[in-house]
Amino acid sequence: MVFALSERRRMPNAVKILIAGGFGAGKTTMVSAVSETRTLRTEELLTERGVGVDDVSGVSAKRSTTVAMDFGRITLNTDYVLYLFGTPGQERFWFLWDELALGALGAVVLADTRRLADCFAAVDYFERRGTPFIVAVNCFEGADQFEVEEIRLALQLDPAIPILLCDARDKGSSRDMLIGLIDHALQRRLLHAP
Ligand SMILES: Nc1nc2c(ncn2[C@@H]2O[C@H](COP(=O)(O)OP(=O)(O)OP(=O)(O)O)[C@@H](O)[C@H]2O)c(=O)[nH]1
Ligand SMILES: [Mg+2]
Repeated sequence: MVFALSERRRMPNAVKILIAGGFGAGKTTMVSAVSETRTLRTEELLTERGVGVDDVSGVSAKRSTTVAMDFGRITLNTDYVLYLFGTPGQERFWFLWDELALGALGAVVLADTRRLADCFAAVDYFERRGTPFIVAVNCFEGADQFEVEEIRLALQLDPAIPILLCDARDKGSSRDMLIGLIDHALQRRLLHAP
């Protein structure tokens, strides 16, 4: 199809955001909660064959896992569209992260305080790449509540990295995490602008 130049100019800018974190932290849940379209998911059932490979301690009610990515979209206005990519949580699918991270504005790293160590790898990954990220603590019912500074200490996180509390099932709360990330990424750009 041939577009007139004026029509091509109206194509919105795509902004890519990653929703990352450990196994079962709520990545698929967050992408689904906040996306305006039905999320593209790549969920497979957790079966007996994963025993000893898939660590479901603390998330024993979990029945499926992301094997490639989740994909959602939010239209901000006629100029900007956010594309959300939920990463797979399990270590054996991490080889996909490099592709997913390419050209991303930044990442929301979801943390579950019952399994905080599970988000170390994502924090480490984005620190090494220099990708802006925030940590979003997904407050599961029944999980111990920690002060933000305790979480910062446990993750050995730079004071400049925001830590926010959220409920990944809630659209407003998930949207606040995206706004927090965009704010942080813009501030970093301003700080490092030549
Ligand atoms: N109570 C509670 N349950 C949640 C919350 N977020 C997610 N869940 C549930 O936790 C389970 C795991 O959520 P997922 O969204 O599949 O987690 P994930 O991070 O995508 O998992 P993987 O892709 O396997 O790494 C699901 O059964 C969700 O319904 C939350 O904030 N509170
Ligand atoms: Mg998932």
